[in-house]
Amino acid sequence: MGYKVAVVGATGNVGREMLTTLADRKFPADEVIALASENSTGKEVSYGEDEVLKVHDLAKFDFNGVDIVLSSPGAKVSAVHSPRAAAAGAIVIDNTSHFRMDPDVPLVVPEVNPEAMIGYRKKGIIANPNCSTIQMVVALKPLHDRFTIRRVVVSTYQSVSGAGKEGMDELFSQTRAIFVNDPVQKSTFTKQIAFNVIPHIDQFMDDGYTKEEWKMNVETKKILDPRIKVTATCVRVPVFIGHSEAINIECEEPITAEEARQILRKAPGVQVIDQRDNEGYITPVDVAGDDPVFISRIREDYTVDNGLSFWCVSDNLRKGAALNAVQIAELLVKDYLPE
Ligand code: 11C
Repeated sequence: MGYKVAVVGATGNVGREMLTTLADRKFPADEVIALASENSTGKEVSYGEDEVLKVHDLAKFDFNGVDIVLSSPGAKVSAVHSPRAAAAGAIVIDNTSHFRMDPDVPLVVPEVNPEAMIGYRKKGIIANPNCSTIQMVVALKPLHDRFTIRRVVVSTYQSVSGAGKEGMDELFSQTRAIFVNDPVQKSTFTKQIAFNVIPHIDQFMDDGYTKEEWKMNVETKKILDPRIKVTATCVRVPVFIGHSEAINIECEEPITAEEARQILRKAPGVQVIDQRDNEGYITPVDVAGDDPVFISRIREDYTVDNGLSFWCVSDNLRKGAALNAVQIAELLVKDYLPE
């Protein structure tokens, strides 16, 4: 027997990637339903190589009989429709920021805290973390288990696809405008993104951090360990797909680059590419469409006790969003849902 699965936000960057990932990984679905806002009703989206799904209106859709919902519209839309789907009996895997810090909603990265899944029984919702948090905690988990991380300093280099298709279109059109000497138009980003970097993702908070930086802090604590201190600087860069992160950790136990490399090589979801050589490291262009979290440039930090620095890159639409959500659905099916 297969499951009835709905994908909410099916026309967006992440929704499309969810459909691709479900098909690629042969998720046991009898039926897949694509849902989006009224404006997208009737549009078509691909499901796997051969199937095309018609998009239905989310607002009018009755979730009765749906087993699993993968939801990636805006946070405000999720706030209304994810509880509605859960009330109808579906289990919702929600990719927005809306439910992540709710104590009655588990925030799950399957390689890191699969045991938290059980918490879905309270509200019928499981939250998928922010993309920049997911790739970082996949890398931190095996190091934390061995060396006990106390503090993380992370600077991100986040691709424009994190801001949706509009963000990708803006990078493309600004780049073109600069080449043909047209005026540069801004709408999604606060400053020109083509040939620039912007230290501002999501809104500013009262303490001067941005909400993206705050998410990396509080989500890491919820997923991995509330005792870990995290300070983040999140930066948008003119890259289409793939978030990169320069991560520095301070641990309780002495750590060497070689032992960290050996541990990371065996860690689930991680691929180490670390040669001290031209091209012996990963860049975002190399990983678009790939599943792992890639780690390069592993080296000891001599300026603090038990410190290590490394470079971490992953496809933000796959492991950072759609793949993580589908892995949660796979775990649900394997451990929690009756056949
Ligand atoms: C970005 N990380 O790159 C964001 C996108 O909380 O789910 C995902 C925002 C979120 O802009």
